[in-house]
This record gives sequence, structure tokens and C-alpha cells, in this order.
Amino acid sequence: MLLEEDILEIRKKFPILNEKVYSHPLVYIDNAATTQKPLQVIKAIKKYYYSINSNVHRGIHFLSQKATYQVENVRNKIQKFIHANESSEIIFTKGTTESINLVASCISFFLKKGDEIIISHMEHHSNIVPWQIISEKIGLTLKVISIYENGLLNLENFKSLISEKTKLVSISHISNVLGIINPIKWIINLSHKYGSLVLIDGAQAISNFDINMQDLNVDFYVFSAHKMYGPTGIGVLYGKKKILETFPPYQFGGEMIENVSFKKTTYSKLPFKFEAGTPNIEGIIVWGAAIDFVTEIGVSNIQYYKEKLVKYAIKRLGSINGIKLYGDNTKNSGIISFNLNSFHPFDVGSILDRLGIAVRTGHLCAQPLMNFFGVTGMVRASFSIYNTFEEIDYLFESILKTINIINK
Ligand code: C6P
Repeated sequence: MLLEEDILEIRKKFPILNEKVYSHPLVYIDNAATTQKPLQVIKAIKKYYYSINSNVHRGIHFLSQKATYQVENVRNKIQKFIHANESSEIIFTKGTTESINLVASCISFFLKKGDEIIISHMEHHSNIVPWQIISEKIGLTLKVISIYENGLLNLENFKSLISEKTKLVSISHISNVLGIINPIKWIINLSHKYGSLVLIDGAQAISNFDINMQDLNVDFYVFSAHKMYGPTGIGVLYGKKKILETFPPYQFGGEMIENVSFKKTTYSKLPFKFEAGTPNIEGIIVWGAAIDFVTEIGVSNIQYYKEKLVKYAIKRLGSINGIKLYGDNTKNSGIISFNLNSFHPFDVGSILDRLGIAVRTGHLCAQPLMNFFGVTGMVRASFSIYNTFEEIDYLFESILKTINIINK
């Protein structure tokens, strides 16, 4: 368990937190969009360009070997981090979005008209649009699990949607709007009973839980480095080897080939079959430093602390006259979305920004969920390991100030 002094020590590792915004100390609570980076990550970027930069998997020279070793070392680190069976099941992508697109593109070769895919009403656009596109192309039926008024998944509805026709169920582990943690293990088990594959969008969960591929027995799990204190532009598709091996390559070019001739080209084995072109070498290597950071603190410590923070935030913000907090807040992972009276979320976000508080406003890349709640946007506060209870008090006071300013 982390004590207050531990959090203060952790904060010291994030130089950006010393920034002033409009002469106020920065209160960064937009962590669901991207987390800030600790010193060891920032230093790893510098180290990469000082002593490692080189292309990978293709050079006989010292630097190329060094870069290749470090890239593969991070692949192994991620394998251990999520308890995957083999490092070849870890495919580097640009991020969660590309990982989902990869699966959508590859699985479309095996699907036929009338097959069904199930998603939920709370999904991020990245876990809606790729399935819509392939559904339109092939004539699949895209079914959507409904949610209750409190945002929780309607599991009875899921039971009524799933059948032998279902080929894939694709669900977020944690909602990026409501912070709700979905019962993914139950969903995976039921889906498998019907012979369906399952993809879990772990974008918001990756630094919260000990994610265990063996325990979950999930077919695909996708996530991005930048939501776990690592760099942007790099992420992972975890896929079970026996499934990935049946998939055709996603993109074509260097790295993913075994042998090229004008007559016929053969492809590399996993994971390289899905990694065409020069990868984001810097991103991968630097991600390694972020994983070390998370591991040193302990994912369960991070989650426990975030849950405490958000519980406090819900209590304080919930007492404000005219605030509407969305979603079930009995077990929240660290994300709360709200609206104030009938104020436009951009107005609220802009005033909070002037007070030094970084929140996200708008549709939060989840327009169907906004429609469900009958709004065009929300204000979202999302917490991380370096946030403090004092910052939540400041958010509370700043919201009161915002109401006064707009009401004037
Ligand atoms: N959500 C947010 O502010 P990328 O952009 O590919 O790293 O992740 C996409 C993505 C997919 N699924 C979920 C549940 C997500 O939260 C995100 C990213 C950010 O909510 C940026 S839009």
C-alpha cells in the first residue's frame, strides 16, 4: 500500500508536474487520454539517441545488434507483464487502435455474410468503427450489448445476443468514459462456449490490473504504451499463437517477409509477419523503461491508490449542487465524467483550464454512449498515481468557481 509520502516521491519523478498553467500549478487529470512520463522514461529517450539508435533485425553491426537486443528484450518484458505464453504472441503496433484494426482486417478473411460480431454500447470509437467497416463490406451483423441507466453492461442482453453465429465479441476492459470495469472473464467464458473469439480492449486497464493472459484465456488483448507512462505511437496486439498463425499478414513490405521473388513471396514467422517496415524502435525501447516504472510501484498499488482517489472525488464532486456524475460509481477504476447544470462541457473545460486543471471535454471518442445519456459531451477527470487528494479539493473548489463564473 502506498503512503502519502510515497506519492510525493512519485510526483518528483514527473518533471512536467512542476509546470505552471496560466500561473496556476498544473493539475493534470486527463490521464485516460494519456499519462505523463516519469524521469526514467524521459532519460531512456535521450539514452536511445545517444547510444542505441539504429535499425533492427537487419544489421550485422554493433549498434543494430544492440537495438535489436533491446527491442526483443522489451517484447519479452511485455510477455512477462501480461503473462503471455510466448513472446511471439506480442505484436508491436502503433497502439490500441491499430491493434484492433489489424484483427478486424485479418479476421475479415474468415467471415462470411450472416456471421455476427458483438460489441457494447460503451465502446470507444476504435472498438466500433473497424467492426462497422468489415460488417458493411462482408454483410455481417453487428450487435450491440445494451447498458443500464447506470452504465453497467446488461449481461442478460448479452446472453440473448450471443449464439453459434457469433464469431467475435469485442469489449473494453474499462470504459474510458465511466471508469466501469467490465466482467470480462465471464464474457470470455460465455463467448467461448458458443465458439466465438474474444478481443478485449485493454487501453484503460493495462496499468491498473495484473493482466494475465493465462487466467483470462482471451484470444486478443490490445493496449497502448502511452496510457501506462510510456511513449505515444506504440502499442501491442496480444494474440494466441494458434490464431495469429492462421491470419494472413496485415501490411506488406520489409521485415514481414521470409523470401521475395517476382514469382512468389513467403512470409516471416510470428511476430514479424505482422510488423511490416521499420518499427517504432525508440518507442519500444523507451516503453521498457515505463514497464519498469509500473512494475517497481506495482500494478495493484496503482489500482488501489487510484480507486481511493476516485472514491474521494466522487464524494466531493457528488455533493455539488447541479452536477451530474455519469455511471455506476460503486466500483470505479479512476475515471469520472460529469456535466454541470446545462453548461456546455467546453465552457466548463475552458474555465478549469484557466485555473490550471487539465480535463478532457467533448464526446470522449464515445458518441453512442453520449447519445445514450442524451448529451453531446461530458467533462472527464481521470486520475493517475501522481494525483493527490489536495488536487481533488482544488478541482472541487474550481468547479464551484466555474459555476459562479458561468452563472454571472
Ligand atoms: N482513449 C481517451 O481520451 P489509442 O489512441 O490507439 O492509443 O487508444 C484508443 C483507445 C481505445 N480504447 C479505449 C478504451 C481508449 O480509451 C482509447 C483511447 C483516449 O479516452 C484517447 S481518444
